[in-house]
Amino acid sequence: DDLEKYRVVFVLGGPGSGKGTQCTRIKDEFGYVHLSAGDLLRAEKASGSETAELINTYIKEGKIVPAKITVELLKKAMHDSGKRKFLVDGFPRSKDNLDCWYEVMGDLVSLQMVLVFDCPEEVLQERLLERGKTSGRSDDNLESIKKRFRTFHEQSEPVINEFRRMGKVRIVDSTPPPDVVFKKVQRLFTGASL
Ligand code: UP5
Ligand code: MG
Repeated sequence: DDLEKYRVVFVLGGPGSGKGTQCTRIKDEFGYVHLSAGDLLRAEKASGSETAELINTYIKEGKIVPAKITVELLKKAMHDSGKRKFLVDGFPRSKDNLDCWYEVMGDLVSLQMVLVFDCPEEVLQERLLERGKTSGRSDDNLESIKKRFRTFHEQSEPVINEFRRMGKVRIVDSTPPPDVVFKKVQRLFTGASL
């Protein structure tokens, strides 16, 4: 029965496209739990667990951490929350991520929609370099940013295209200021019986 399943919205888009910014707002207004796969990986790295060093290397290189690690972190966070409605931010970002997700979570989840933020790369680069002055993120430097863009094009865009074929994708232009972007996002969540 769909009502007992976890209800999930995947939130995707290039590095710096505003996934985190918008998810914070969606969460506050629509009662979702916000799970950023990147944040979960960074927390795992900080915990010094046995996968910490590996995660560290992948993130700095803009590469996608082996799917099993990310899916297990997401599954645990969903379970521990005790809630049912989730924004899964920044995942799945490869075909392999998606396969692993279906394998582990397939029967437990009902996918509501895939929200995709679209923004030109020059704008993204500008935002990330600006954020890099204070973020402390090991991947907010020009070299890592370029690698993140490449990974996005090569591995993440094909997944978005697959969701598009399934009719799940809603694209929002995230070039305008956050308030303007959120107005469009609100419309997708209001009345969409999510
Ligand atoms: N900003 C946001 N919206 C704006 C707007 N409308 N106008 C102007 N400025 C705006 O925003 C980025 C910056 O832009 C901020 O300074 C913000 O104020 C400003 P943010 O909301 O943080 O964008 P977001 O899309 O969340 O950017 P983020 O850098 O988090 O995206 P990434 O996808 O690159 O990072 P993530 O944390 O998801 O992943 C990092 C790495 O972890 C990956 O590269 C990968 O190595 C690894 N990873 C995996 O391996 N597997 C996963 O499943 C997930 C991550
Ligand atoms: Mg983010």
